[in-house]
Amino acid sequence: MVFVPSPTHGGHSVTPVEQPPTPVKLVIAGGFGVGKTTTVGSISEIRPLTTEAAITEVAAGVDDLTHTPGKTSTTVAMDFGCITIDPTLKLYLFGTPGQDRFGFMWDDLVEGALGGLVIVDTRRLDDCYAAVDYFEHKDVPFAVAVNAFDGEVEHDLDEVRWALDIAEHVPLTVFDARKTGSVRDALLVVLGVALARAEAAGAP
Ligand SMILES: Nc1nc2c(ncn2[C@@H]2O[C@H](COP(=O)(O)OP(=O)(O)O)[C@@H](O)[C@H]2O)c(=O)[nH]1
Ligand SMILES: [Mg+2]
Repeated sequence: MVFVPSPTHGGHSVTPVEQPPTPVKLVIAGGFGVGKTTTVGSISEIRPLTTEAAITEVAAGVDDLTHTPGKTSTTVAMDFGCITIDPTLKLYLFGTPGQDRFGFMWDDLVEGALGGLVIVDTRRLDDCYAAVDYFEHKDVPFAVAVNAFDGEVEHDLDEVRWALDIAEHVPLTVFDARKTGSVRDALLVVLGVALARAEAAGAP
């Protein structure tokens, strides 16, 4: 909060002026159908901007729908939503398109991001490796969250960490993409690693 002279009192008194919350950009990544669009939609305080398109017969042949038979749409560019965490902090969430063929967009999406959340579906671990690998190489702080579809996780977390080659310092949790509180907790973990990185880099 800052104080500015109040014009109505000849500049002698001060009126508190609320500072807008600090904007923080986070990227929500992971393979096709892991729950990225659901995650952004569960927590966004604005109607999320999404670029869903109907899955065409052509895409159905390209994208693996085995574990998402009910999925009739897919994100062609990105998801966008935001959530005010407290009066000082507002998160801007950018969900990546899951398909490899949209990989060219990732560099633009992570530009300026303070952190990332990689969502994992334990039935299709392979699909999530690219996202983990990407954040590692770009040196963007990130956390990994297993989306417990219907409360079920097929592998225990140690196995997931091993299979995806997730470093020990990277937090790995289980969450439910459909539940606001659960998504919020997962995002707070990402904020934690982003903050730790900023502090390590000597930020005030
Ligand atoms: N049962 C269940 N379904 C989910 C969950 N998260 C997402 N879904 C469904 O799984 C499908 C894929 O989710 P979506 O958010 O579109 O995945 P995206 O491709 O990563 O954006 C959708 O039909 C969702 O409704 C979950 O936690 N449990
Ligand atoms: Mg999507």
